[in-house]
Amino acid sequence: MVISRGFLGRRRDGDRGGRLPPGQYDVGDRFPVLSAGPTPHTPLERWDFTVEIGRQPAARWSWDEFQALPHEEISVDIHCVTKWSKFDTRWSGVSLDALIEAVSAPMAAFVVGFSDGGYTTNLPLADATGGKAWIVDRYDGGPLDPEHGGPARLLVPHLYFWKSAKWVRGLRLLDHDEPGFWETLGYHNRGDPWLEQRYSGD
Ligand SMILES: Nc1nc2c(c(=O)[nH]1)N[C@H]1C(S)=C(S)[C@@H](COP(=O)(O)O)O[C@H]1N2
Ligand SMILES: [Mo]
Repeated sequence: MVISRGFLGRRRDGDRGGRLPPGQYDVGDRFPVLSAGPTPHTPLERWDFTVEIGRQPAARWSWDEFQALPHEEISVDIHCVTKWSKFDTRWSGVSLDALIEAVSAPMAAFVVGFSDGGYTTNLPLADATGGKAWIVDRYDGGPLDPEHGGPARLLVPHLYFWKSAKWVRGLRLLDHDEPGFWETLGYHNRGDPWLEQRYSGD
């Protein structure tokens, strides 16, 4: 029996037409939970979202005010540095473009997302804006599960999923880069899954 390489290549359709970055596998319907600490449970009446310039609060939304902001539906593949990927995840949230436009910060070149529990992650402004990042408060048609970052999390699907900070409470706009939680523990500063930027030095 002759099996052509092309046939095997297609059968091995794990990469779903080129959607699986190098070294990743498809988890299918599973949605793993990866948390470096306990799940915080901030009541919605005490939840707020702040955009800071440096460390100065410049804009703030209560939960109800945040709900009233224009939301976008997002359907994207996500890629964790521990090598699982999940295709076609569906979210709803507010773009970082809209949140950052609410303040005037011409000096801003970097963004840090900060969360309940102390987690942080850093992004160049170019990775945070241009329709590439959102604060999402809904997943698959329902409220975001606390284990997956509810009430709200950052979603930056074009970078490894550690950049998608769960339980996010705000964005800090900076004129300089400030590596976050995993970025100071040896993970790559940017984390592009297509370039396999897993660890610092990759
Ligand atoms: N606040 C916070 N956000 C976090 C994490 C965390 O430990 N704390 N883990 C990150 C990592 S490494 C991944 S892969 C994803 C996991 O999200 P999930 O648990 O919804 O799959 O969240 C990211 N955001
Ligand atoms: Mo991760």
